[in-house]
Amino acid sequence: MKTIFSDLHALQSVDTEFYRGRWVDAFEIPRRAELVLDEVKRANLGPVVGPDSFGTAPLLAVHDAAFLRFLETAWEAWAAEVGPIPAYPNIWPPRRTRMIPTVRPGAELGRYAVDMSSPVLEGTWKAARAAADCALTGARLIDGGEAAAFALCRPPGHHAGRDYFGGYCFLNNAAIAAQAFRDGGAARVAVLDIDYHHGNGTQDIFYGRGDVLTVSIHGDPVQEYPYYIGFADETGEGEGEGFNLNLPLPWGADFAAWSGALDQGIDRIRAFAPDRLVVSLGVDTFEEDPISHFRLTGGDYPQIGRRIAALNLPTLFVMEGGYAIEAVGVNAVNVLKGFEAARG
Ligand code: SP5
Ligand code: ZN
Repeated sequence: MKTIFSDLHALQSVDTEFYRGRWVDAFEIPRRAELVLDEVKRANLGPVVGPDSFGTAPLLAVHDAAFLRFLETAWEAWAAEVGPIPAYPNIWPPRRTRMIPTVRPGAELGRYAVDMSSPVLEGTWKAARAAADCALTGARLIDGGEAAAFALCRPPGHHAGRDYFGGYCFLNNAAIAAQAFRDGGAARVAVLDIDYHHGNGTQDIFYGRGDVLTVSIHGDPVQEYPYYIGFADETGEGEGEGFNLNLPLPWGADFAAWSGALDQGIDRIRAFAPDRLVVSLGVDTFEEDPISHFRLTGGDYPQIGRRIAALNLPTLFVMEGGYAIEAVGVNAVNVLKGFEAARG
């Protein structure tokens, strides 16, 4: 399968992130994507191509217009007033405010940021847009007849919602691709999120819709980021009722437990009978991941790919998390190789 990759990802780069009152070494670093790309090449997965440019229309189909305008202009406003340093919020809206837009840089950031994991930098908008373009290019390849594609997106996307960013994510690459499939004529699209963390942004974006099924297997939000969302009783609302499936698992879950959840997710997707599948591919489920608490081993990843292949759907893989730097490339590419081996 083809891999879609842009060097512009490297514009999103920080050395430290704020965690429990301290600045710690950043986990979501450019080297992650470079190592995945190296492994794609080493394993001969297929050609690596750059993204096409899609402009803002497909972003607007998923994200709020004011939020996009904010992401595009936040650095300029911040740097002019504060200086050329990473832009972090210093106030968040109290509950039940009217959310009147403010142009004061620190305040505006708090309007749109849900955490302090990922600051806005000079190149954030370019990097995030390039990642979305990678996902959209993958969707275009599949609409053009390819059986599968790998959008090697960075920054990741599944924590970004219609009008918020966080969890290292700015634009929801998987959701943007899923919506592009819909707009390209697919009647039903499924998103299977196998990142260790709940795909809260993706769930939120499609929560009221029955045309996009969202399934996520993740660390139980009782214990794990994003804490406030991702529980099993969140099943969708209105026309979306029954079209969101959360499969939370406790810290320490091994492949036996995890693959039981995968079976449930795959059964639900099969019953939905979608025209396209988007896989939010995080490999932070790995036992050695430094920020996660599942116990998948390296040998489990090809099997995941084989099981997804059994759905026999045109499939777009979109890179999300995975922070065990030595293993992120091998584990991600092993999912894809398992998928290809099963498809033959
Ligand atoms: C895309 C994705 O995987 N985003 C994950 C966001 C997780 N944010 C919480 C990070 C907490 C870092 N904890 C460091 C603990 C070191 N002992
Ligand atoms: Zn994750």
